[in-house]
Amino acid sequence: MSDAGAWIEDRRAMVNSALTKALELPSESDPGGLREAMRYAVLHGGKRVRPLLVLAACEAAGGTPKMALPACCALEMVHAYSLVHDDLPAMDDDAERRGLPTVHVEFGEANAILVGDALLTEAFRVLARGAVGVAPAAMAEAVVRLATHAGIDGMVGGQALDLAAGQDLADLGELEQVHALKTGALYAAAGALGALCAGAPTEQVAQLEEFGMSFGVGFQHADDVLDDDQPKLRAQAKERMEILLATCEQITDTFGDRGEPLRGLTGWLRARARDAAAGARFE
Ligand code: GRG
Repeated sequence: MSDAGAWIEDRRAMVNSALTKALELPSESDPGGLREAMRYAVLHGGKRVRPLLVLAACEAAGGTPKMALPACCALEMVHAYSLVHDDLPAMDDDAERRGLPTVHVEFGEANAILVGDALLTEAFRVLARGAVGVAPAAMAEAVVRLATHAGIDGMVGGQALDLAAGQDLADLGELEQVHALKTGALYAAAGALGALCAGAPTEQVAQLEEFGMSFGVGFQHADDVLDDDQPKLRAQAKERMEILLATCEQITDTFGDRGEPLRGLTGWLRARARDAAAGARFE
């Protein structure tokens, strides 16, 4: 296995174990079985790319994984909530996710709404209470950035825009606005939170936030191609992926050897984009 592959495997295991601990069933009661449903939403699969980016950003800025694991859990809980709500009948109405019945199919629609609500609020508790060695001002800023990128100025706003815009857009700028909010924002939060947990100066926080945004928009373009979405913009999306990946590489280079995990994640995305392109045969 390559060094990057080994780093990804190792850090993914750390994230999974931190998530399992954060969502442990307490010995007392589990109201309405909701905790069990929250665990179902989070702990069964998922690539954990957002938490991996939190850790890569933290390490690039000179921090240790321990400093950033609560932020990793918070990001993944927000991501899991968004998937649970996105799968609901009122949104995408999906019956399966990660090879299993979706949360509303398994636990009912009302519980799925509550699982999302509970994961979102729990994310902020885990972030704010769990940090080891993170200065209070940096933590306050991390809370603000996560709220901004997850909410109306980020992912939720992007979902609303996506619902309004429809599936077959003809303008790349319009599509990227949706991608930046709906998908890029959580990745931007991952970069910023990783940097903040490491105590990075403001310019580095901004750089790693920009890395996250470019990575996230590139990730969404690759996903569109893999899922055969947005057919009119496929060729332009391929060109944009190259530019976004180059931005990630330029930012990574400013971190020298400490940027190795960021380089590994960019390589992973490059391979995913290449597979998507090959599968869609638009070269
Ligand atoms: C309902 C508030 C609200 C937001 C929904 C996340 C989302 C916004 C919608 C899900 C559909 C979608 C295509 C979102 C774009 C982000 C994305 C590619 C999600 C899937 O992320 P992965 O591939 O999933 O990281 P895993 O399962 O690996 O965690």
